[in-house]
Formats: sequence, C-alpha cells, structure tokens
Amino acid sequence: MMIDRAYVQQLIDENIQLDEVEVTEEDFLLEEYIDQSVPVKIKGLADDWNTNRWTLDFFKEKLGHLKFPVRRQNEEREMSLAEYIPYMKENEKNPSDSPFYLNTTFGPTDDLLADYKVPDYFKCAFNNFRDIPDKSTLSWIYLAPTNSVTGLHIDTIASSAWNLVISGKKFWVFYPTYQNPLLYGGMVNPFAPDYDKHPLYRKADPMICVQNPGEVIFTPSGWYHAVLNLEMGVSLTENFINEHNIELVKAYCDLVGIPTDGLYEQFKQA
Ligand SMILES: O=C(O)CCC(=O)C(=O)O
Ligand SMILES: [Fe+2]
Repeated sequence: MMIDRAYVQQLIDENIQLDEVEVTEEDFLLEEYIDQSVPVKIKGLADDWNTNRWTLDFFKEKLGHLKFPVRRQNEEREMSLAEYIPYMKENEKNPSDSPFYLNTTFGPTDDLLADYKVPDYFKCAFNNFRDIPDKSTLSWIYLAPTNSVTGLHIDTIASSAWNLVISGKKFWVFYPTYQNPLLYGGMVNPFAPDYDKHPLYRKADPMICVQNPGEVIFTPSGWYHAVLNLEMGVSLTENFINEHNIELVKAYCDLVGIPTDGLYEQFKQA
C-alpha cells in the first residue's frame, strides 16, 4: 500500500504541527527558526509575488513542448508538459494511489524569475559554488497530481530549502534529527509504514504540517522529511546554502567527495 488514509488522517489529527510565523510582522522571529534549524510555516512572504499566474494551463500553453522525466515508485518515463498536464487533470477524476510526479527537473525559466523575490535569509551562495555535478540551479517547479509523493529524504548536499504552494495542498512530515536512527536511511514509507520491515519506526514521531496556497515551508539542512500532495497543484522550491548550513553542507560534500574549496573559503572570510 502506498498511502494508508486512516494512518495519514491520524497523523494530521494527533501529531505536533509546525509553528507558524507571519513574515510581515516578525522577521526576527523567523530568523530564530533558521538560526536554530527548526522547520516552520511562513505566512505572508509570497503575498506580493506574481506566482499566482503559474497555473497548469499557463505551463501547458507556454512550455508544452518541453519534456521531463516523471516518476512513481520505481518507474520513470518522459512526458512533455502538453502530455503531463492533461494526465494530471485526468487523474483528478479518480486519483491513482501512485500517480507520476514531475518533481525535480523543471526549473523557472528566466522570465519567471521576476515573479518572485527571495528574501535575504533564503538567499543562496550557490552562484559561487560551481562544482556541484549536474546542477545548474537549485530552483524547481513541482507539478503535483493528487496523491503524488516525495519520499523520505534529506535535501540535496544537506542544503536547506523553502517551498511555496501556489495551488493545491501538501501534507509534510518532519523528523527531528535525533530520530534519524529510526528512519532506515529514508527507506520507510511514512504514509504507510511497514513495521515488520522497519520495527524501529514504531518509535518515530514526526512533526506535521498541512500547507495551503500562499504558505511557505522552511526545511532546515539535514532534516528528514516527506510530502504527500493531498490536492493537485503547482509549487515552487529553492534550496540554499548560507552561513547557517555551510558546515553541514561541507561535511556532507566531504563525505561524498564533492569539492567545496571556493565556497567554504568565502564563508570563512565573511
Ligand atoms: O513538494 C514536494 O513534493 C517535496 C518538497 C521537498 O521536500 C523538496 O523540494 O525537497
Ligand atoms: Fe525536500
């Protein structure tokens, strides 16, 4: 089973929810969460962004010819946006338990960058970090059918991230890092756990969040998390490296053999 509805509902009803901050009033409070590496829901950040025009039809009309890999469980295929977006809409009629998901390869084209403004505390030093293999950017647009899932993971090279839901609804689970030994390196399905296979997971106790349009989620470096899309929609996410996570990113890159010289020197001098 991919999604155990009753179990997910129980998580939504019973688990501790992420805190929420209103960005307009309390930037200093938000920076506390970033400082302390605690995930948080941020309201108000995207109120004056122009991303509401990023509808499914907008992408289909504008970029229908572009092809991307889409994935479900262990299956991958390539679809153009002209094929994928009708597929998403068709899925709505009777949502599959495991639909194909376009969630890692489609980034904002240059003309879309003007539609949003990243605040300083989410800015990335990535422009000076040219050695990450196969990555020209750390920005992604996700086109999510109902029931699509991003499985348990930490973000690329242990970076942090922000994620805006433009349309749709996401359900997030987050694990404080002391629970990492219960997570089997991310092999657990947090939306339908198999306790025979993963007995330690019985003790896991994720923090949860339901994210609605206009809300931004901050994911700290190194925290395991997963997402179930409760409703079809469009979202935007950017990963970032800054003075808060540089030590963790460096440790991760050293571990897997990605050179970090230029980046790290820059932070030490700053
Ligand atoms: O929205 C999603 O499906 C996944 C979000 C996430 O965890 C990520 O962008 O790394
Ligand atoms: Fe993530």
